[in-house]
Amino acid sequence: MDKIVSQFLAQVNARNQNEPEFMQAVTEVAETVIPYIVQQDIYYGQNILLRMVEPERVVSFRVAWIDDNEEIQVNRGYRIEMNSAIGPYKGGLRFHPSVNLSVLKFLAFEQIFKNSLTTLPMGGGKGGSDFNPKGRSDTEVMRFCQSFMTELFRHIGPNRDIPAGDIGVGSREIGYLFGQYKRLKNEFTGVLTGKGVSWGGSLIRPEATGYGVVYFTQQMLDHQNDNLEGKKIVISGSGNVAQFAAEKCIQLGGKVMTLSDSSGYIFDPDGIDEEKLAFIMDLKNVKRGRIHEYAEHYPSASFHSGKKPWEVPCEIALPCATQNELSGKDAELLIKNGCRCVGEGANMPSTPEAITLFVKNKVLFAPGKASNAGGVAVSGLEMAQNSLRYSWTREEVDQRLQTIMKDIHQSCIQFGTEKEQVNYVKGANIAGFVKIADAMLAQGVV
Ligand code: NDP
Ligand code: 2IT
Repeated sequence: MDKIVSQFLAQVNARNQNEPEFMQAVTEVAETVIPYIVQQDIYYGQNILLRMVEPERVVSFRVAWIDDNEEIQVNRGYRIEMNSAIGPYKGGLRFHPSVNLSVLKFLAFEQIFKNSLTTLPMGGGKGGSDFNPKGRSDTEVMRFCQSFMTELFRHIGPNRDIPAGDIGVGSREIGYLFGQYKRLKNEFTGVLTGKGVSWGGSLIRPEATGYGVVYFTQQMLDHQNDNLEGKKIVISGSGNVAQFAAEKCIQLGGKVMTLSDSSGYIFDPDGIDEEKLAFIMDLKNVKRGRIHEYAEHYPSASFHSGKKPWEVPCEIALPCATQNELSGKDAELLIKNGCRCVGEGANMPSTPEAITLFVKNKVLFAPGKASNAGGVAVSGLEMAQNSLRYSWTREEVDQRLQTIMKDIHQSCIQFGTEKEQVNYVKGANIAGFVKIADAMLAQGVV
């Protein structure tokens, strides 16, 4: 078995050199899915995984724009259209200086499995740019978004490819992107998700990823006859996902001890309550400030510059910032300090070494493609509402989100149970794979 997996990975690596993040994501899937494929006559010999690692289409383009000093800036834009077997390409846009082909291909690859797990008809895609919105004025961000969309618009559409937000792309950016698309196409369609509620957005979409992570974590705990009540929770990041993960943890009686950004983390031994979280939301979403300002405002809290929150003792850890933010060493420390449950809000935040340690030490570990699927799931619900030209209430969307997260948890149990233990990595990968593989087989060799 190891030989089949390593031969497969060598073949993929030969074609995708210098793409470490993409190979990391493919390796995790190959190690769990290939042993399953070889036992299934319908899949074996069809090279389905080899087809899935090859994007259906990759678009890369120049984004030139003029900054506030009237200097011409040049960035690179991308859209990876990874797989459309079960629906139109769907996935976010990331604006961050670290964006490159490897990062976006790993995200697009993960997205195929995640979208399949949601039970909704969405294929996988991802895009973005190495543009850094940090420190840029609103008008600079608008000019960049307009230039980016002036090329992207010809590749996307409500039945073709539907982008959304990710790191560095929130409601402000989605607004500017949507405005430019509408201007170019002279059409008002649901081509992007994460729109404002008054112009086609869905209630609960901003909350969905963070809430979904906590609903999934709740499911894992419930399966062990446990719950979130009174648990010490460590969260990384302080953006969209982290904020609403924190909000839901607080609502369910958990004690949120930390949040972070790329400069460091804040630790509040009294716990972050709803009022303190409102301060953070205003600081981050309106003032676009830095997390250390929290510690300056609340004397009970401390700021730990250049550090990650994994050194704070906790029972539950929710990494909600970025890929590979939780190393093997961090995992060792978390386990030593009593952490029993990890729910990934970010995409691929735990390194392979960290995952191995979690699984070996029987820590409940939810991979992002299962636990952070709530965001894209509510994007799917936004698409459904756009098609109906109707909108559902908050309660209705939240109820559907909860049902979807419960169903994903059930799929992980169905495909990931081994010796009465649930391996959520294996469960998510196989459950996601099966639906796409069946569709690809039915649609012939394409
Ligand atoms: P935001 O841009 O809103 O927030 C990102 C947060 O992560 C910020 O606090 C940011 O700090 C921090 N961060 C980003 N890059 C780094 C880095 N290289 N090192 C340390 N910290 C970093 O993004 P989201 O909250 O939307 O996304 C967070 C994660 O969740 C990503 O992995 C994303 O792919 C994933 N995700 C997002 C979904 C969504 O619906 N938005 C859905 C599913 C997954 P700073 O401001 O200092 O950069
Ligand atoms: O990683 C993700 O799932 C997202 N950034 C959300 C994608 C979406 O289309 O809502």
